[in-house]
Amino acid sequence: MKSCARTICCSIAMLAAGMLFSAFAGGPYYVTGPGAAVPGEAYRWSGSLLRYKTDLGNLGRLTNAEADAMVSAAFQVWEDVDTASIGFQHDGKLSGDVTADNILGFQNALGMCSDPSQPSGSIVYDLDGSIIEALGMDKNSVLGFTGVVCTDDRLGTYTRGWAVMNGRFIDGTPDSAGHRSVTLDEFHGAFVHEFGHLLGLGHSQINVECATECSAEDLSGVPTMFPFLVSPGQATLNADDISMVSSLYPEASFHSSRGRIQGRVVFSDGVTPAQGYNVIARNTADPRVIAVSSVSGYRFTAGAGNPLVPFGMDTSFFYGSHDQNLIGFYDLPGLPPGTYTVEVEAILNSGSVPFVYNSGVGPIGDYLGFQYKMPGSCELQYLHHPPRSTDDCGTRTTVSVGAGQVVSTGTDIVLIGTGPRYDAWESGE
Ligand SMILES: [Ca+2]
Ligand SMILES: [Ca+2]
Ligand SMILES: [Zn+2]
Repeated sequence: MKSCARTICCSIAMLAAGMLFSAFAGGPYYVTGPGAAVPGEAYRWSGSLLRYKTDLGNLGRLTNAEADAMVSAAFQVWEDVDTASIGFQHDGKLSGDVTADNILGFQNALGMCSDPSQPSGSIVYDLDGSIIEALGMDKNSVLGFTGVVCTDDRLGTYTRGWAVMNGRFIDGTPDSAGHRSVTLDEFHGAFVHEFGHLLGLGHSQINVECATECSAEDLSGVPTMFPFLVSPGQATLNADDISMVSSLYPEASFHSSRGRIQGRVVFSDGVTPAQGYNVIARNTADPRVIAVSSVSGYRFTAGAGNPLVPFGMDTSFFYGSHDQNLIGFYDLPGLPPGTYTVEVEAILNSGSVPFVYNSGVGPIGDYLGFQYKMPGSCELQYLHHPPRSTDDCGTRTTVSVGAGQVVSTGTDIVLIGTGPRYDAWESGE
């Protein structure tokens, strides 16, 4: 991010499966690099109040006042999380109506991070998609985007950000291939998702089957920060969203009222850490809905300093710790007290829209544009402690966590069938 504009294009394309949100990350949106005071920490806003200004002009068929009300309702969804301490303050209007004619000047002004007259948060209303188009994006598939503009990279804090919402999707035109439209409820859900990114949340993979087709129960367990909009239920937060926002902005009650499971994903030798796999804790009383996820190695870099990335992909990235103890590390905070299974799976890397780049989950997909396949004999397997040679993909341990309890021993997930010491990325070894 350095100090000037780095815009994350959040496109929403209409798919057979639903709409695609697009952003960057998994777990947190960004984690700090090696130059930070604490490397590998999630970026967040400092303090517990985010002040923002909203644009003038209409948003599709919404009046300006109606657009403001939708913004405020979407922020309220996050503010209502009682284990998080983040609030939002509407500081009035931007100085003029942002349009396609002045968007580049507006963007340049926003990118002057030393100019304190710019608001911390700016919400831009694109009346008819012409702003999106002027920025070089497709107005018929990009519903909006979120960008972090200014940061303090030593402290790992955001100091300025913005979101642009595309009113063309709600201009009243019936939905067709040539003119995509969504309902106002869906548009609200998109705001909630985008504001999740603005707060520092990345994408999450829970009930991944729902990217194509899944049961109604599984659908109700899809989090707001899933890379696709597949359900109107995503306008309300699930355990995973609540865990993530509470971790970034914890209320005093958060860690004392919730449980936490931490461990590593390792290859069959029980030692070699595995980065880039999706770990999900599921409550045994309601496994498809009460679930929290974490990508192994989410705090570790995907670039230079990473001994496991394939040859030729060791680009120097600004983000992520170089502490090799974090390569396989996963962290599942915010668990309602209860009994859980812990499972591991690959992140979606097939179909028309794999979870990479703008729809990425975790550091590998975000930065390298692919996802590792499961390296052993299971597509999905569980934590089983202690692991035995007779374990199959369904063998599992249940872990009980109480309020305020952190379980971090006996929690390494040993991947089954990868060979005694597996190095996936160096052939012939
Ligand atoms: Ca405007
Ligand atoms: Ca929901
Ligand atoms: Zn997104």
